[in-house]
Amino acid sequence: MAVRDILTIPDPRLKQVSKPVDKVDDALRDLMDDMLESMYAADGIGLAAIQIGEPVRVIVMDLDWGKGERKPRYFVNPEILDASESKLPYEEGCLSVPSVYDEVERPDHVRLKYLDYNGKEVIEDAEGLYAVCIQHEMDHLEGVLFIDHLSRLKRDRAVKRVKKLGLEKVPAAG
Ligand code: K1U
Ligand code: ZN
Repeated sequence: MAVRDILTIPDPRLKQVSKPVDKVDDALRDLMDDMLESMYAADGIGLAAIQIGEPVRVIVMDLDWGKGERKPRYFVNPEILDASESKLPYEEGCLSVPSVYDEVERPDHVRLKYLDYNGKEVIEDAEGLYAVCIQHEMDHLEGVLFIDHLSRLKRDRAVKRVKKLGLEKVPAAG
């Protein structure tokens, strides 16, 4: 298992549409293990494979790990079968858009279909933070970031802020 670097905006790879997975095999499970370790190391609750540069339709999540116990979830080729009319506003963050948080409204209840860590098909309902997080991560599979749901002004401000943070991290020459 390895902790991998997480891509940040404006890396163009984050705008890619990820490809479906053919088979859940050991190589894919190795990728999911790396994703989970990278997510934990970055203090996140979710991660899409493209965030570590792998353009495949895979997501990992653990909504509870901050409370002590690890309860990882794995989603391969996830699909939304149904979404509620009712919306939940939630202050979102993203490891690929560090230090930016803003409110996004999404359906508060979705029915999901996906393959799990062992390639078994699962159909289940998600609500609350689970629904918010899976929709945020599934946006990554389409090359969409949460800031794409904000006004142009807020999005431009977010990009500037992250670029500035990146520049501050580079040591001064000489
Ligand atoms: O980069 C990501 O896609 C992960 C992202 C998931 C997410 C968070 C909040 C709303 C929607 C999706 C994060 O984990 S950012 C870190 C964060 O906001 C957070 C971390 C621990 C607990 C709660 C939030
Ligand atoms: Zn994200």
